[in-house]
Amino acid sequence: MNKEKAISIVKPQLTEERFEHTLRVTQTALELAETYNVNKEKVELAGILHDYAKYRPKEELKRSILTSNLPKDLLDYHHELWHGPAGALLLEQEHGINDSDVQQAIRYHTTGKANMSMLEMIIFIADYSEPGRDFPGVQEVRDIVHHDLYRASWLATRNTINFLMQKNATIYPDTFHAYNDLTRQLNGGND
Ligand code: DGI
Ligand code: FE
Ligand code: FE
Repeated sequence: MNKEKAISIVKPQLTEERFEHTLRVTQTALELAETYNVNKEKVELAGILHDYAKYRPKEELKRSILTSNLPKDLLDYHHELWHGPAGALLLEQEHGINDSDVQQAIRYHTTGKANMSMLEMIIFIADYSEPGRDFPGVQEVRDIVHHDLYRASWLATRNTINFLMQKNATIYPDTFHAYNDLTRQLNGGND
């Protein structure tokens, strides 16, 4: 699917503000794809489509999780975590997007996971660090992301976990799996 078609699919699903975020994520991700030599068509498609289901009613997201083979424990966690996994599924059902690399990048864009592919990591970190974001620590991530994608992703997972813990929020296991995996990779395999 080309860029124009992907944009025409996602635009009606989003607010103007979220659409602008989507374009910044895509641009940020494409710059990383250039640096790290990752397939630009896939990066572009995943960037454009990553928040496809962001504004679907909670009940609809819940239904797609219940009627698919997505993990049911998602429903025990904050509904913000549902739009990635459900979005990947809905994009296949509604628009035939069946590239599994693109699907996975969309599915895990909020939490990350252990053993992320380069494509998954690029979408994850582009969503976190696009120029419209204002999280504490985000500038440090931007400063290193073109030199050290693993450390940038590790910082993002660490900052998100710290943020969620300060709010006394529950944290989905994949968020910890991403953090643990990146910590090990940075430590050369030690705990
Ligand atoms: O959809 P976006 O707003 O562009 O960004 P996103 O998909 O990364 O969603 C961000 C929200 O998800 C943000 O409020 C932090 C939250 N989040 C990420 N991991 C977890 C989480 N929230 C909970 N409760 N648990 C998590 O593990
Ligand atoms: Fe999102
Ligand atoms: Fe996003």
